[in-house]
Amino acid sequence: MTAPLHLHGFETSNNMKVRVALGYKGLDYAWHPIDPEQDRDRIAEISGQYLTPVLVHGETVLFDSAAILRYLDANFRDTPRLYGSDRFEQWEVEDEEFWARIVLAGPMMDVVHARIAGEELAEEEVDDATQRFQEAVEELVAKLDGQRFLVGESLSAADIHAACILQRVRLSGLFPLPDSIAEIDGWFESVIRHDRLRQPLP
Ligand SMILES: N[C@@H](CCC(=O)N[C@@H](CS)C(=O)NCC(=O)O)C(=O)O
Repeated sequence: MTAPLHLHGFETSNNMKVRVALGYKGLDYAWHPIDPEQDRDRIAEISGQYLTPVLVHGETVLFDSAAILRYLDANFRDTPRLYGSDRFEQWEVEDEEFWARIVLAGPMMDVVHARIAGEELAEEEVDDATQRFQEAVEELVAKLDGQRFLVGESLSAADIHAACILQRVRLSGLFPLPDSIAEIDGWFESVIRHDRLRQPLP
């Protein structure tokens, strides 16, 4: 596994997830920023589809953040695990990962996808997305109550998914965060610090 790792993407939660995973595993990589408006054809040429992140490792090309995290765990065995220490933990990590992708990220995806499609959302739709996001954050705070990580005793893919979604919302200012977010600041930092390209909050 000596081929260099190349990551193509831009500043979104799915790209941050892969950068955090690579940083946590101590794997070096070259970051190739793309312009989301101009470089779609290049992404399609490299990977056969249009979304980022895309990881290139020698002859192997992968897309989808969760697929890439699984590839890293399967192929860089002497690095810290992202999917638990046994199958029971793995099931838990996968449940939390799905929760983060659907429940926590859902309101953000609704708004972002509508904007990209040029659709104007009604005020009630934005209010509804904001409320669903805030409720999801409250649920995350409750999940982390008294725990250092979402599953088990070490950082996992579950933490990476959730923290990167929060970071994206923070950077974009898309939704206001509830005050209870302060309770999980320590957890958030312990995950996001692994992104060596982390952007400062505005
Ligand atoms: N399931 C994919 C989703 C990838 C995705 O939606 N990527 C976004 C950035 S997060 C993208 O490339 N969007 C196209 C655009 O913004 O034009 C993953 O988890 O990586």
